[in-house]
Amino acid sequence: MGVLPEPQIAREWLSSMTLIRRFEERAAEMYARAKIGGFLHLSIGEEATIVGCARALRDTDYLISTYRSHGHALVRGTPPENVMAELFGRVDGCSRGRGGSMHMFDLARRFMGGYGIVGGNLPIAAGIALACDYAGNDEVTLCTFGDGACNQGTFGETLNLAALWRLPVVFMVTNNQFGMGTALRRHSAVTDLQRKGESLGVPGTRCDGMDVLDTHGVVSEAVERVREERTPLLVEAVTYRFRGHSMADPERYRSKEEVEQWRARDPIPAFAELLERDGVLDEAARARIDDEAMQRVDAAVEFADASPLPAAQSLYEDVYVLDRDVRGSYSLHTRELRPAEPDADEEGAEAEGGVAARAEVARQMTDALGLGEEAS
Ligand SMILES: Cc1ncc(C[n+]2csc(CCOP(=O)(O)OP(=O)(O)O)c2C)c(N)n1
Ligand SMILES: [Mg+2]
Repeated sequence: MGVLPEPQIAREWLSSMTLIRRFEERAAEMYARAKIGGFLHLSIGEEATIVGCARALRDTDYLISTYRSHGHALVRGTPPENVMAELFGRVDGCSRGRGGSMHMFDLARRFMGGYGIVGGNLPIAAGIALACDYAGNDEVTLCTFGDGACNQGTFGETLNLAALWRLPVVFMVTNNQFGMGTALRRHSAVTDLQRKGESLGVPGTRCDGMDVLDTHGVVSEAVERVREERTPLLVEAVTYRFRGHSMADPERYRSKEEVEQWRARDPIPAFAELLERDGVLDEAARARIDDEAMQRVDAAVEFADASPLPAAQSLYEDVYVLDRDVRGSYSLHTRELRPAEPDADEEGAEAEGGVAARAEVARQMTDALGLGEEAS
């Protein structure tokens, strides 16, 4: 159990957790009303893990997360308006409407995303830490990922390298008991996840991810040790997501009773009640925190709704490969574009076929978007 901070700080933690909860509840509503497209992964139930770990960081430290990252952006200080606009795919989104739910990003606040590839953020975290090492500063990178991600090759590869090169990363596995619909004991041979880095040279520890104080206490200790000793650590936060994996999850893999048991440990009322018992908060102040969160979410929706969609032409901005070099897209008739089977000996013919196919892809894309000459 961590130590209760100054009243003002404790209230801020409660406000942040409440904002994340209210924001995501509204996001679910907006998804149902088709204001949000693509995927939407909510972290309702995991707010103590998010706030507890983020508040263990300095503003100059880096946080990198997964596709379940609305809360991470919010806790880092990205305005709810820009997070909601991102969900709506609008120009004022924190990734300019390009990323959507899974790709939140805010460089100014050192929130480094937002990644759809399970385990894809671990090597990036190592890269950020390596850059800090080169720069000779004492910044720490906190990399959060799911229990499912521990089974990815990137987990072993990154932890090994981070230990070998003494990179200042705190790896934090958010153990919410499931990788999509697969329970921890069915997807991981080792279920004591804090131990999963041991053989790779990364010692681990565990916190109660339903308790913001404990999470903050354990992660703060890890962050400061990493800052001092310049060698990585692993923290396992034990938590639970109250909602499905994404909005399209019939939840047949767990019982209602199990969800109810975890809901009884809801981290937000648990912390609010602790603060009330400690005299840090009274009922009226608690209600005010909730009202404020609701108002901020209302304003975020209004802002996102008023923000324009990106112009079709802007599709060609910020991409590395343009026009004739475009190699293909899911939405095009790629089967028709495949060049005739090249003769294995005729490299020239193969190259020619490839160029023609790519040019055709570019032509189809410009046609489909009605961009005409502009983009060709
Ligand atoms: C490399 C890769 N493989 C598979 C998927 C499909 N997928 C999306 S989420 C997910 C489960 C990940 O579970 P976990 O790491 O525990 O994160 P959680 O969703 O619980 O936050 C999988 C397998 C993916 N996105 N990337
Ligand atoms: Mg999980």
